[in-house]
Amino acid sequence: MNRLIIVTATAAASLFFAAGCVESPEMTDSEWISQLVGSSDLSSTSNLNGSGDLGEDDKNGNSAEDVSVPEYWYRQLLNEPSREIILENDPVAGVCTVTVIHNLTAELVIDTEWNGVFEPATKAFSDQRYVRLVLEKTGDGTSHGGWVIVSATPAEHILTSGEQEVFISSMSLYKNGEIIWECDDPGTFYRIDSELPQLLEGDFVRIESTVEHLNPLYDPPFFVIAHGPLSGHSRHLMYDNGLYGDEEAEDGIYSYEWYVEYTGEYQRIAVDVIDADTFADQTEEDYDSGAWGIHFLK
Ligand SMILES: [Ca+2]
Ligand SMILES: [Ca+2]
Ligand SMILES: [Ca+2]
Ligand SMILES: [Ca+2]
Repeated sequence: MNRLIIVTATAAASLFFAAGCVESPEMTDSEWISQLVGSSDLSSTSNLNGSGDLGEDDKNGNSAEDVSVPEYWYRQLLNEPSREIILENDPVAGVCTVTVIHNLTAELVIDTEWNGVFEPATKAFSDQRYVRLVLEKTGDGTSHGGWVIVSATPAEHILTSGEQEVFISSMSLYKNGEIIWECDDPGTFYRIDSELPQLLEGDFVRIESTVEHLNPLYDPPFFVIAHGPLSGHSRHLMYDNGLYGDEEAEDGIYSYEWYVEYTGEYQRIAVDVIDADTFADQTEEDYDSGAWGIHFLK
């Protein structure tokens, strides 16, 4: 599925491509669409580079020979060229599907020695963030030439440096025990007005995720991390240990449960998986991670 999206986007790029339009009274539908998409929160980058929990305790109590989370780690964005906005069909029909691609160059700052001293190394990486949107021309709007964004997929991060072996397989959100949003395919479109999750400060929410590792080397084989309006930090480890909101230990469903905070700063909730091989040392150039994020309403 991931590969299919890339191929589709690349093929479409040769047919229609528009970016960075200047407003004028004679803008075409393609230009209006690019302007609307370019200014929308729905196509802005995820905040995976946020630092969040540094030196997070390993609540799984792993023994010394297992991989644990580093003493310090965070990602920082080094370069983000302007996004590519690819129209997948001629907007003359009044409906247009758009792929938005961010090419991100970043580094993982990592200190694997639990000694209270910050002596990190870096692992460089690049990835692409994909989101697809459907727009419709309503005919009654005066802004953006009458175009509105009616649905969106989750955003997916795909590693472009090195081989990606870890993938998110599903993501679900529960509020007060009731499921409010779920996804098992990042190509799924959700209506903006009725199918995106809504999170308000104080809501009691659980995020669940399953992941896949194509070539596990360590125990645990990967770490699953929640990002968004969490408790205290914008980034927390998720667990499959039957504790901290995880309903059943070792059933492959990783969970994080919390009371929503800071919705003013973040309007995207994401899960990402990091290969334990990446966290096992601070010397190898072996960054490996995948992520999904979804915009939420408030
Ligand atoms: Ca250290
Ligand atoms: Ca579980
Ligand atoms: Ca390694
Ligand atoms: Ca790997």
